[in-house]
Amino acid sequence: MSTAVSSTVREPILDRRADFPIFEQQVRGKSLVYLDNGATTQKPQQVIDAEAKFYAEQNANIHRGVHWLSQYATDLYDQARVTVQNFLHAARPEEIVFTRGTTEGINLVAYSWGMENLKEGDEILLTELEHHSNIVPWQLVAKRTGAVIKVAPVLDSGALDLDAYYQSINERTRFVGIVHVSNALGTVNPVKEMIAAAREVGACVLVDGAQAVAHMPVDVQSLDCDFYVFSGHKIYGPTGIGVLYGKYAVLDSMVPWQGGGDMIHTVSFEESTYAPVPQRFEAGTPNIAGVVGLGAALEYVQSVGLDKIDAHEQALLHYAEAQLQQLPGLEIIGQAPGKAAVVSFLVEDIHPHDLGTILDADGVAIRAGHHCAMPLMTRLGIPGTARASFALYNDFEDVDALVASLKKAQKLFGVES
Ligand code: 7TS
Repeated sequence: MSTAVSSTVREPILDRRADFPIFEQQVRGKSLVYLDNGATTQKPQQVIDAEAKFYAEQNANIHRGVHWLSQYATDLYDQARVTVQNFLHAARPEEIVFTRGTTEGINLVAYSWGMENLKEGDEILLTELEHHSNIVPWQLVAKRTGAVIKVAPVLDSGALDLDAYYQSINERTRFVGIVHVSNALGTVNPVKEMIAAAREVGACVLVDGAQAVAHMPVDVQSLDCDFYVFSGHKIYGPTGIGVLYGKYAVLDSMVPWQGGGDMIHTVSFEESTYAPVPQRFEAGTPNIAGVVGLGAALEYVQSVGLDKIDAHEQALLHYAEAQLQQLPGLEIIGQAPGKAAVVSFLVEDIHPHDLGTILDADGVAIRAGHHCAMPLMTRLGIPGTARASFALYNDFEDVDALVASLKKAQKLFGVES
């Protein structure tokens, strides 16, 4: 990610908090300090307005009606697809499939691509950094197809053991699933090089971009992955909407995974033929308002600028880590070079869940637990961590509030700082 920033500098690069109405309210009588952005981000007024406007003025079902409003809603839906295409720098809009989120995107690939293309003895290569949503679908596919799962390990720093990753790739490797940015530790994987290595043996590659797209520019053509998935709600967009990018030729070779309206060409009781991509994978009435809201979110992020967002979050990360390291008994888990703005930590003698509860009393929202990365926690020999994850609206006062609240927790537990 971006260049190192001095940990004592308190120069905010962005000042966009006022765009987010949720910060107008107090939580437990205190200003909301929201540091659970890895779980979901707050929404700017622009996104809220886009969804409200859709329901107030533009609502109709898409691709079906001959009437004006349906055409209008269809146009908005199609425009948002082009917004996503440009955001990911995909070659064509048909490469963008709307899903419910990252989880559904991975399941779509597992069921449609995996069930058809994997067979006994084939290898699925994952990493120890994966979120459960890029593990469990592949276990289900492995059980049904006889493929086997191989796992590239992490180093103690939280960085992926790249030598082991490269050594794990062989002519039996048919599918590689890699997280772009680890939600639990913030590790940023060098996905471009990792994809190139998988390509050499002809393996299909999916990148889980759930924690990446809100923090760094992504260019799927330059990455040369087959699939890239993300969730709208982690990039200031609505919940219940996400994106599966797939290379056109790969998507076009795939069978539907859900049947219903809008995904067919013809239907008879004997046989049905299917619509071209992406409609083939968008059965039923989709989350139209969510798609419109996602388009607004991506436009918002682009208007703020991903470079500025990255620099701002990195400044907060460095400031936070410098402050946290001064607390006695606090250990930062995951120190991979160039990591994203996520700090996972443990405080001696205080369970992460207790920390989360004590911080909540001060209006400080963090996440505590295994972060849906149980294999990673097992590898690190810990049950879980406390995690602060940053977004574009966080500021240095948020970090100060986190540190002050942690000191309070330590005092409560008899640890003096
Ligand atoms: N992949 C990664 C890397 C994630 O961080 C998450 C959610 C998902 C997949 C699943 O996304 P969904 O939108 O389909 O649920 N991660 C987290 C988290 O870190 N805390 O809560 C959810």
